[in-house]
Amino acid sequence: MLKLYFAPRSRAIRVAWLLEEMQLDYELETYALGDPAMRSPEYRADIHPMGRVPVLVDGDVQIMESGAILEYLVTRHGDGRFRPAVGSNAYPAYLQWLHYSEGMLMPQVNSYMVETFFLPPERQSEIHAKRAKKLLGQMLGPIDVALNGKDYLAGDFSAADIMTGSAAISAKGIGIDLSQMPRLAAYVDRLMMRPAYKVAAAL
Ligand SMILES: N[C@@H](CCC(=O)N[C@@H](CS)C(=O)NCC(=O)O)C(=O)O
Repeated sequence: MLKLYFAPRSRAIRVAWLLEEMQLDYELETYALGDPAMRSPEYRADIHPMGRVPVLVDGDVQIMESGAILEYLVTRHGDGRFRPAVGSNAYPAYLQWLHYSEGMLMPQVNSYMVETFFLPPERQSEIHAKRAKKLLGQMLGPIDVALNGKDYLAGDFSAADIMTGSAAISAKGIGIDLSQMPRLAAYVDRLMMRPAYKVAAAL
């Protein structure tokens, strides 16, 4: 049975979302974000060296990094679903959007969260928070453009939609105005309507 180290309101939702889409059986070990147990020497030694989630265990395999876990799952358990064929035109777009999430969007989400929530108020910087939010808004623009005439970023719904889509959902959650990006706004709504997303987001 697959095991997912999970925390609500974290990137671990991406993995649970894909597992639900794939209808695979899995068990959760759930932590709260900030739980000291995730910072313990045992957790760092055995589960994640930085004390984070998600981590997936599949028999002898243990793997961290949400994007890598999604790619692992679709490649090893996907039976050709949730990832375009390697020789197809959609494949490069799939890789691009699979990585755009952690590469471009999440650093801004992280900075914004650090400057508005994680740091004690006296160390927070309004300037840094505003810059992160502005950059994040700009970095969402290419997704709106890519969605012209499409429901999903790389052919059928894929793991790339979970990665970049979940970052866009987070961006909406922190108050980015999507009204000037109507295709992205509709995409976010479309993703949030998926039954598998609803299950994962409520875990
Ligand atoms: N790039 C990593 C990021 C992992 C990460 O930073 N996870 C956060 C939650 S989204 C975490 O576990 N934080 C633990 C904590 O702050 O207590 C991934 O995509 O999996």
